[in-house]
Amino acid sequence: MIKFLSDFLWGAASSSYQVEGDNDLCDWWAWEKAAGKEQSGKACRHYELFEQDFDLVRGLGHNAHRLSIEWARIEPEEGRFSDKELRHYAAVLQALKSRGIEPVVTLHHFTNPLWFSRQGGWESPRAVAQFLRYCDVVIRALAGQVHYWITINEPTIYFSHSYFLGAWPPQGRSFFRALTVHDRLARAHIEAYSLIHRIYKDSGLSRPAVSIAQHISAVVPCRPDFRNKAAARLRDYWHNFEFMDIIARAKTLDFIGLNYYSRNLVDVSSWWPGNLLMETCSKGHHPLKKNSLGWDIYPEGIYQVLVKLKRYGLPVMITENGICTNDDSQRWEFLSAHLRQIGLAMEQGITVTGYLYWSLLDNFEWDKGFGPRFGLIDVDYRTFQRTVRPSAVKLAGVCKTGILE
Ligand code: IFM
Repeated sequence: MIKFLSDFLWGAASSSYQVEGDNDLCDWWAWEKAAGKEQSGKACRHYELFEQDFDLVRGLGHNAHRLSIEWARIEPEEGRFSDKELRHYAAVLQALKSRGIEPVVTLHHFTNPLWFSRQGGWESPRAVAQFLRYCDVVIRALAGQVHYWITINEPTIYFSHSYFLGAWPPQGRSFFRALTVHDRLARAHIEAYSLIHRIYKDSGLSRPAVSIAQHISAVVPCRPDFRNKAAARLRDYWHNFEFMDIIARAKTLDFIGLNYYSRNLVDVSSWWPGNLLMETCSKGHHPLKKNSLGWDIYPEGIYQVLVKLKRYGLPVMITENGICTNDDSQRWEFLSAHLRQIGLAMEQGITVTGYLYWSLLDNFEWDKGFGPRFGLIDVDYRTFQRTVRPSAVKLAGVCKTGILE
């Protein structure tokens, strides 16, 4: 049996673009069409249905919820800020608070306003200042309702997918472009951190807690030979900890937001840097069950990552952990196995303050479209009807009692 502390934050995470619908002023919206991808369209219509969704959240015993603010809604044209949309997000936060649910608010979750990307996006020398101007408006408007801020979601995934691997808009395939964006995102976080703290201090509000949500995989050598072990160390550093180290050195983390999903099984056939950084075992060694996108299910990895995060000496919030599957019993297996590993880490003295499952609703999984089903709640994309899954009910039992049998 595992007993979680009574002030543990229990909930689910989401992002605006993936659930709200009609985010037609974003770079992703234009790209889906231009690249012939499945379109996000109405998504889950959460923009209109948030009250109803939060009733479900409360019913499931959650006391926290992670959401993101859509920059393109707040600043539809450069320098023009929408009071209507600021009021919308204030109402969303109020809807959470009135149900006793603590918001965890992300300022940037992969999408950008179209005007921003047309000016060069994160490659533009003006990007950081433009992001900070948006943050300034949002923080001043919402500070009174928010304690936990996530400045940037998964910066490493964002710059690698969008500027190096060519998978996401603007489909860059250049190490140097990715490096520029990496630097801009690090600077954006560092400056946003100071800005948030300054605004809270000047407004006489109690100190907020600010972090990023960092995607960290368990990196495991397939064979214990020198090259695989060296590649695993290199990869663990570049994919997982390098960005964290920069912002931790700048003392701009109040806690660590951890997004954990899977294992990276390292098997490298040459010393070429591309292989060292990306090649994984293709021979089916050490097989594990997989989610519907083919990612290995590796619960012990969350324990391994939490142990590594000890070096920062900061509390950790699990800001994402989840599975896409069409078999809901697999979701509960996944959830309970990961919670057990988190319990084990807590027994070793690692402070974990909360667990936010990805995701509350089935939603738009970026370039993979609506196929992958991550939700605690099933969404019928034709009628927008929500159905709470059995795994969500089981998790609710843990949220309400703090006990995992
Ligand atoms: O859906 C994404 C989310 O936007 C960021 N973290 C990983 C999730 C699953 O791929």
